[in-house]
Order: sequence, then structure tokens, then C-alpha cells
Amino acid sequence: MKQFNKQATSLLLAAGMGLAATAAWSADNLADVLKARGLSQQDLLAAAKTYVPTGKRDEFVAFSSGGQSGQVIVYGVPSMRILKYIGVFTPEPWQGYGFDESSKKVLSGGRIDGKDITWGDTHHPAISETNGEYDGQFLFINDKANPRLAVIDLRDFETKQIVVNPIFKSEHGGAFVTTNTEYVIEAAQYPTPLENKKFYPLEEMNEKYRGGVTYWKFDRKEGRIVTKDSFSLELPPYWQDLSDAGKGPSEGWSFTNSFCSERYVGGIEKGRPPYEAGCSAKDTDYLHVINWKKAAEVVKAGKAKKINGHDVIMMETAIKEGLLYLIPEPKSPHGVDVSPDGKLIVVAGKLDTHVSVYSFEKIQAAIKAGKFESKDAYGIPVIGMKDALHTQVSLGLGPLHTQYDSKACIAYTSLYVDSQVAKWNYCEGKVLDKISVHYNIGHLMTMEGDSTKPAGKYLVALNKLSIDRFVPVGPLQPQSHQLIDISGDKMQLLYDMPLPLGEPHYVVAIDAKKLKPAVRYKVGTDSRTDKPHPGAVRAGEEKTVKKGNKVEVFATLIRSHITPETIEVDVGDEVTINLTNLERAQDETHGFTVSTYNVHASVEPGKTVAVKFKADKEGVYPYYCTEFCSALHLEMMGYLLVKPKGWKPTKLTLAKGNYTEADYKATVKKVVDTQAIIDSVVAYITSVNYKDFPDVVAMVEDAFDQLGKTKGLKEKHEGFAAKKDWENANLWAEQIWQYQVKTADLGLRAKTYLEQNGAKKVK
Ligand code: RUQ
Ligand code: CUA
Repeated sequence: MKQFNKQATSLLLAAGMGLAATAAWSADNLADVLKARGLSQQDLLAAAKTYVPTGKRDEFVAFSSGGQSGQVIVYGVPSMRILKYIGVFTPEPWQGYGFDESSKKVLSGGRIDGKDITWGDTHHPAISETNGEYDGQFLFINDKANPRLAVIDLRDFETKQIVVNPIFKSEHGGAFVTTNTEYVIEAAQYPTPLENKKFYPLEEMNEKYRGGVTYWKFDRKEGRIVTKDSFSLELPPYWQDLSDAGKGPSEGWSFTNSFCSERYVGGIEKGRPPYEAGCSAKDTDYLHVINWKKAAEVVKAGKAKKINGHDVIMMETAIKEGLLYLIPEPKSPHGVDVSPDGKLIVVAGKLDTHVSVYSFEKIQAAIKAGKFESKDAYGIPVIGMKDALHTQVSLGLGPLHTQYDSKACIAYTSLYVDSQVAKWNYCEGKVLDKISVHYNIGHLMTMEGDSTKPAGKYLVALNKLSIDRFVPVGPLQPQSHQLIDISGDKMQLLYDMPLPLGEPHYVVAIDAKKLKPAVRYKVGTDSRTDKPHPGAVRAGEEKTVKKGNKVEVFATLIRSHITPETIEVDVGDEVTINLTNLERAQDETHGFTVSTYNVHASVEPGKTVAVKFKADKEGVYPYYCTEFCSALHLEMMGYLLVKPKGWKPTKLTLAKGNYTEADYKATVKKVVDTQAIIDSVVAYITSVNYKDFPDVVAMVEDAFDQLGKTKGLKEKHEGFAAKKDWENANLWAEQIWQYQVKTADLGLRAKTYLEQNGAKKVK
């Protein structure tokens, strides 16, 4: 035990956890904890590498697809702490996504054939790039089930746009961006007729069914996809799978692999061998090699065909213009990943133990020399595998996806069947290390690992099965993301993270310093359009306007009241409530709902958003703020009165509080006492270097802003007191105290922060 203590201590010191700094935790205590919890030294080291102490932040931020949840999951690396879920294809109540008018408009962009589709199968997120490096501005993600693509702005982590693919019925090979995010690439999965709602029998698979790849034009300034400038390439009815954009020497080209180039049609119920047999019969499938830069020019020259109003370059044109080539790839491949320098393209075999590394230089040489081994059934030139291969490496069973390290020539490939990650050198074609993961890994991800400048350090294994790793929670089990340290020669497993929100397919992670999200909106902003909201008002401009049976309320929210506090409508009225959050303070979000009307809004500082409903049932419906925003949050409410037809008021006076002069005097005394506390806190704050702490400066500004709202209220309560109206005198004095409470709350928070962060006395 002694020996163990010593080792544990030296390990701790080696891990940089100086014990002197935390005198309260003795080495004996640590050893006791290890013993009591049955932890090994290896565990301790892993903990030290992943633990992010309270108040500290992660080095990387990961954006994970949320699979069947239709959302995006944001978490920190190395702590693996979940930071946010972003509603994308699916309504998300916390953010009011799908429950307020602006977000409903975004979701309606994803309607297909006039129908709402309120679920999605998100697969591959992609961060926008500048010169092939992640720039942290936008995130794109696809929906495999209903071929759609979404744009998320990383200034506020909100979904801004959903576009529907006009020619596919499913898609898998998206989202992947070109070097400067000129285009977002999306490839089909299951071949179907490209014309909308066209029926052809399966017997016409070869003639009438098609695959394809779409290049969505992205306008970075507007932060939106421009559908009219987007185009597609018609491809054979092979099952296009994943894509990647070229970079460096291969910039301007893109690569999409495929499987089921057998074009097999199953029918197990009719006694035919199923798809899984027929689609994996051949030893090779095809990698599609596409010159997208030239393709864009071909579209500009008017050589595309309009299908469903969308520009499609037909195969015939693509062949004639030299836009499209095929290369055999073994066998039922999955994953195509361009190396950081853009010179090599790695394709994994899925049913073959090899990964194949293709050389872009060799591909180009073959194209230039017109050296093709054959043509496929559609006349597309096929480059010989040996003429394009750089090397092939046998890694293990079920290789799927590849990511790159910051160290040259080092790659990591997931091995689904082996439940392992292989580390290998793709320049020399050597396996370097393997580590087991739990279990059945799909994608894997290194930090910025598909950009031109991978950051190395960590790898996350996205395992499809978790089996026995976590406390059981029923037959449907969480997914398992495992964090692996890749900084040394040997990979080291650090942490198991259950992900309980759909099956994530792919994750991308960016250096947290590159993200510059806002903390508030310019007052009156519609966050979904980034433009001024027509329903925005400032303090004092709140109003209710009734025109016929349409009632429009222009309301504001600020701690701790909603203005107005009563909304009166007649049954059957169509009600729109515009809400502006007047707060400037960080994290002072207010929520808004009306009982039983199925509306909800999340109104962050500065945001304006509207909820709309038909007041189709008479009665009394409280509305309230749904975020615990201050000590008086529960009082932040009002009543929606839905009056029956022909209703006439009978009694017009509200119940009184019977306040006396003594009550009024007591309230005034409370105000004076509280002011003394505020003054003492202010004296402390201004006695130290608080201006060196931006967070405190913001809190102080917010505190004075709250206190400023008491202006004129003293005269008001004294005026009522002079008239011996003790009710109004008392309540307006009480309102001063409400603002003082918020001021004091902020002041005390600032004081604690300063004390804990080593503020120094100033003269
Ligand atoms: S996929 S497990 Cu849907 Cu990206 Cu490969
Ligand atoms: Cu605003 Cu609670």
C-alpha cells in the first residue's frame, strides 16, 4: 500500500497536478479514493487527461450528427461534456424551434411535396472552410432519409436554412465542403428516377433509375445556400455513398465512392436473393472522380438540363466535357478521405481488409494520356486501378473511415468488424498500432482531421454498439463515443461517453478558439433571418392592436415582467404576440408560453420572436416566462383573457390589498436598507481592479441598468403617499425594491467572482 501511495503521488505530479496547490487534498486521501473506487493508475492518468476543472473550458468543440433525432449535438473535447443540442430538421421545444413563427419558417423550407417532415436522419456535419482550414463560421448537415441539407450559423448556433434536394429521394454523401466553401457537396444513396413523382418499375433500374451528386452553391456573405446557382451531375444507378472535396493540387475535383455497382434488385419475398447478397457480389465498385470546377462552367454555358427546375448535367454531357471518370475500388467500399495535402485519396474496403490509397497525380496522368481500361455500361471512362493506386494496405476486417493526424503521413482508420482503430502510415503503407474500441466502430474523428491542417491530439471513436459499457437503460441503448489520446506512439483509451440522442454518424471538431459566438443580438433581431424583426418594440412602445379578428401584441420582456400583463381577445381571434427581450446582460434569456396553446419561444437577449395561434377556446390562460431568470421569475407572467361572444363587463374594479400607512413606511425602510447593502457592494467593487475583468464589467453595467429603472419611482410613490393612497404608494415603493433586488443579486455575483479570481486593491 505504501508503495502504491508513492506511485500514485508521483503519477499525479507527473500529470502536472501539483499537490501543494490543493493542500486540502492529501496524497493519502487520493490513494483512499483510488482504493475505494477501484481505480488503477492508468485510470488516474486518463482522468487527468480528460478532466476539465470547474470553471475551465475545453480545448476543442465537437459537432456531432444526432442521427434519427434530426439534431446536432455539441460537446467539448477532452471533457466530453455536452454543451448543446441544436434543433435542425426536428422541432426542439427548448429553443422554441418549431413553436415560434420564425423557426417554423425555417422548418417549412424542409417541406417536401407540400408536407411537413418533422424528423430527419442527420449524418455528416461539415464546418465551413477557408483555404481548406476550418473557419468556424458555419456548419452544414444532411438528412439521409428525406434528402435535405441544413445551414447552421455558428454565430448563434441556430439553424438558418433547410433546402430540399430536387432530384434525389435519399442522400448519404453529404455534407462535404469545397476548399473555400464555394459549394456544399451532397451525393445520393438509393437510386431512383430523378424526375419527381415519376413511376418506373424496378425492371427499369438500369435505364430509368439514377444516382447523382449535387453541388449546393453557398453565399458566405448571406450565410445561405443559393438554390438557383446550385447544380447536380447525373450518375449511374450505383449507390453513391460518401464524398470528399479535393484540396491543394486536387482542388476543383471531388470524389464520391459507391457500392452496389451491380445495380442489383432484390426481392426476398419473391424468392430472390436479398440486396445484401446481390449488392456485394462483385469484387470491385467505382470511385467517381469529378471535376466540379469545370462542371460549374458547363452549367454556366447552358449545357445542363432542367429537371424539376434544377440544373442537371446529364452523363452524356459529363463524359463529352471530360467531367467524370471512374476508378475500380474494392469491395463495397465505405468512406473516401482526401489527405491533408490533397495528393492522396484513401478508400476503405468494408468487405475487403485493404484500404486503397489512390494518387491524384496518377489519376491526372491517366486522364491526360487518355489511358482508360474500359468504359462502364453508361460510357463513362474507367481508369485502371493499378494506374491510379499509390499503395494498398491490409488493416483488418471491415475498414470504413479514415482521418488524419497533425503528423505527416499518419492516418487512423476505423475497423468495424474488428472493433478496432488502426493507426498507419499511408505514405509508406505500414500499420503502426491498433487499439480496441467498444464496439463496432463506424466513423472516427480526429481534431480538425479532415481539413488541410489536422490538429492531432485526440481521436473520437463513434461506436455503433455500446452493449455492456453503461448502466442498462432498457433495450434501446445509448451510443458510445470513446475518446482516445493520439499524442504518443501508442493510442490510449481515455473515456467512454454515452450519447443518448439518436445514432450519430459523423462528428467534426474545431479548435474552440476559432469559434466566436455572440452573447446577445442587436435589439429587435429576428435570429432566423438575421434582419430587424417587424414586431420589435422598445421599452414604452408596447401595445396591442386589434384589426377585425386579428390581434397583434407588441410585447417586451425584462426582469421580471412581461409588458403587457393582460391580453384581452375575443374567442376566435387570431393572436400574434411579438416578444422582444430588452436585456443586454449575458445569459438573461426569457422564455414565453401561453397555457394549452402549444406555443413556446426562447427569447435570448436582444432577440425578437413571435408566437401565433387562434384563440379558439374561451377562458383564462396564464402566460409566463419559462426560464428561471431572476428571483422574481415566477412572478413574470400575465393573463390571456379569451372572452366569449357578446361578453359585457359587470364589475370593473380589481380587488385591493388594503395597505396602510404603516405598510408603506415599512416598504420605504426596506428600500433604504437595501440601498445601503448595494452601496457597500459598490464600494467593494470599485475598491478593486474590477475593470480588468470583462465579465464583471458586464455585470456591473447590468446592475446599474437595473437600478436606473427606479428613476422617477420615488417621486411617484411619494406623490401617492401625499394623497394618502397607501395602495399605490406602497406598491410603487415595492417596485423600487424589486429592481434593487436584481441590482444586489448582480452586485453580489460580481463581488464573489472578484474574490474568487484574485482581484487586487486599487488606491
Ligand atoms: S456512414 S459508418 Cu452514414 Cu458516414 Cu459510415
Ligand atoms: Cu424571465 Cu423568467
